[in-house]
Amino acid sequence: MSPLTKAITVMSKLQKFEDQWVTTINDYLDEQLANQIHQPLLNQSMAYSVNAGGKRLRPLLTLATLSTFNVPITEDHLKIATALELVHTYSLIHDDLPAMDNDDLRRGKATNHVKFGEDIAILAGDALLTLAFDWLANNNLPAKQKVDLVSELAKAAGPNGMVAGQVEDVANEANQLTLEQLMQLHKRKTGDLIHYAVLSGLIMAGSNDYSNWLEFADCFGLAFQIYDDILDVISNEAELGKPVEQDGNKNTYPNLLGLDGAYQKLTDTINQGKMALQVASQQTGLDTSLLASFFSYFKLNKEIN
Ligand code: GRG
Repeated sequence: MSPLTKAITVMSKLQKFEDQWVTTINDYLDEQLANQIHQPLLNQSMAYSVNAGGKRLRPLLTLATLSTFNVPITEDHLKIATALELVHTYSLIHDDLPAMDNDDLRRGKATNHVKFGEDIAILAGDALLTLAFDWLANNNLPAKQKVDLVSELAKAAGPNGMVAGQVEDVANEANQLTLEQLMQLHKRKTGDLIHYAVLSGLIMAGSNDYSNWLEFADCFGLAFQIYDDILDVISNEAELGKPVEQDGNKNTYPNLLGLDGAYQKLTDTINQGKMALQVASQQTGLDTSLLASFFSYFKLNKEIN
């Protein structure tokens, strides 16, 4: 297969999976929020951000992990996968607040606090986080899986995970971080939810060896952050749905490594993640091409040596 044919095949695998699942994810979220949130203003505010057109990468990763293990996807799996999207959405609402990044635009729309006010935005975030744990606890999965899912999501999103990463980010705004420190910050802030996206799939698939799958997840999470930083430098606001060049003096990969260095780091990280999947495939005999296709999310229109 020529490299071009291979690239198109890989791209269409992710595309096909998105086509198969994004509408189902969106409909499920829409319906559950409409039925479960009885306070009208809170309902509007939560639904506004959840339904604002996110890519749904995290629930897709969970469902793709289940598919890789040939597990038929049930409504319970969908509930677990979409619970993660609730946590992700809460983190974006709170990240956009005046006390944090003070952003007016997210996913091409007014941010939650611009639309509903700071008070309601904070409460919508709180409610999304709480609702996520409700969904992890109230489903038909085996009790052991539920406890593991609750425990792992708390670890990923909580005081030693995403919240710790956000604190390090806020506290170090005026400090120049080393590459090691920046990677550690992003591992928590962005990487831990992506790690959990794959881990929750492994838990529900009953996998007994997580290591290479989680190395894939961690490489994807790191690549995701490096790519986000690169896009801030090379994109425009219309493409991103949020203001660009916001990272002028911030701790970012392009600021630390230069743009070429950031591209190289992205390429190396993607290659490491693909290698981890190859090892997982050799060890289990499973077809890892669907998970590998997630790397086609990163559009590398630059040649790296
Ligand atoms: C407020 C506790 C707390 C944490 C916030 C994740 C986070 C921590 C802040 C987001 C900051 C940010 C923009 C990071 C860059 C990577 C990232 C998470 C982008 C947004 O995720 P996507 O691209 O968004 O999956 P969509 O809109 O597609 O869901």
